[in-house]
Amino acid sequence: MATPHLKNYIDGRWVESASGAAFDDLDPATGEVIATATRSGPADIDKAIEAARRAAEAWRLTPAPKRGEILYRAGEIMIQRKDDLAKEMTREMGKVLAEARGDVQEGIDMVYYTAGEGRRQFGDVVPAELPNKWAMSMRHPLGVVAAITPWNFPFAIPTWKVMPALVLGNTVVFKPASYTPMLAVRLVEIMDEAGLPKGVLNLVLGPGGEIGDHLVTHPGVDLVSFTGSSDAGAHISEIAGRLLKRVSCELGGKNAIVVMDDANVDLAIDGIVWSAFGTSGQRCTAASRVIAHRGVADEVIEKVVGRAKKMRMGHGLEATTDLGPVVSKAAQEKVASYIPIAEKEGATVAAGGKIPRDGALAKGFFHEPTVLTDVKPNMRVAQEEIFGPVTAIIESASIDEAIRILNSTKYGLSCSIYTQNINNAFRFMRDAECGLVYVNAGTIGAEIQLPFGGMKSTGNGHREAGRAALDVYSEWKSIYIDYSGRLQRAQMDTTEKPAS
Ligand code: UN1
Repeated sequence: MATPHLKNYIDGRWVESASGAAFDDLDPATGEVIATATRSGPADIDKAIEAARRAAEAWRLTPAPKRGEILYRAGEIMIQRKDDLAKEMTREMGKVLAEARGDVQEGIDMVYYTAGEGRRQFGDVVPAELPNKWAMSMRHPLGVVAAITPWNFPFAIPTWKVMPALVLGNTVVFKPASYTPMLAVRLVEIMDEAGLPKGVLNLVLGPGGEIGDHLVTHPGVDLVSFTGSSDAGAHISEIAGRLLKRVSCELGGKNAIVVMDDANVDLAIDGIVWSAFGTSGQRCTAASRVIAHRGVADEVIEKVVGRAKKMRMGHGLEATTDLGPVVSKAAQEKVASYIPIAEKEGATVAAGGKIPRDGALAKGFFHEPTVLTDVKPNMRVAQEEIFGPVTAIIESASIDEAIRILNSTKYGLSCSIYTQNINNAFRFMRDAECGLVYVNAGTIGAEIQLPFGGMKSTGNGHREAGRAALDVYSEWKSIYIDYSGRLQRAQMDTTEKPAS
């Protein structure tokens, strides 16, 4: 079978980039090229933004319930294609099939949830302080949204951005990570089949390093919504913020699971293994730290190490695989580079720590599930986002110390506590500086009907999903209607006798 070639989607047509250049889309479990994709440059970005601008007026004026109906249709198509989408995802970025199905399902959940906003988008109607005067607020679309999405959730995260943008009446230029162009193409195909008018959603493929700056500083873009590394987020915030564009960033994490001495330890071990090694640790919400009370630390270490050593690496499509590859050679090298850093700082590699060099695994970008012990809170492996199957176990002596360690990184996305003590649980819920807090569950597994995002350097104050996403993709417009037929001065004429 010929290798498929993936194109841009601009103004309702599948088109090659102006340069005709291409890049490879690899299966990270085998290193094989599964597709080629057109490599966009600034001229392609310009065309996509022009198309989005042309479509903006008619889309803004399309009744929101109609916009929502297109999303419902897209959701139905996604359900029919769930299996195929999941298989392609596993091939394209490596996560095991069950997790890929979860990724698609998270997209479906988001589409249905957001479609309902076509008939809500509530504003406020409030009393006015003057007689015969009306006061209310309504949402107004921003215009053109640049949605820049990561490869680790190549279906779900694009829906987190594209769906609220669309239902609120914005048009979109979608720039997916260059590791996952195929899933992006599939999402756009579905939106096209669901009946989205041309120009409302445009897709440009290519490496962010080559086209990202042009996209986010383009005068035709009103909002940049970005998920990725904190460094890239800071850069985008700087260059787009200077132009007073709206910027919404969802960035890194150094999430921790706290295990107290009163915890159900076996339950905690299940949560740790799932949260540290699910998606090969490549979730913003991955548990890359475990803060274990010294009363249970030895048991936690022994059991987590035992489980990590038993995990089977392999292709994510094989039912026997527990741990797929990381996304790329560069990612594999980055993960591996932290092992000597950990050892130099005095940590112990208690499980894993190596790149498999034999057999089929050597062809892909695998890294052993790795557990670091003797870790101190200020070590680099306890502070920096590694984004791979590595977790660092730190000991603590009390709930106070555990919370201090939890909050001692620059990030604040997800955290969890395992405890049977309600006082510990409530202290933790109150004091954790994280946007997501779990009690007796791991750090991964957020549902789309609540806000998703983090404090401190994990973001810039915005949230995705839930009702909170509506605030990212719309402006508030406050409207006053005076039907008294005379000049009424707010704050000044309020003490007069009410008009009859
Ligand atoms: C991410 O890693 O960027 O809570 C998103 C979770 C998933 C979403 C993760 N529902 O882990």
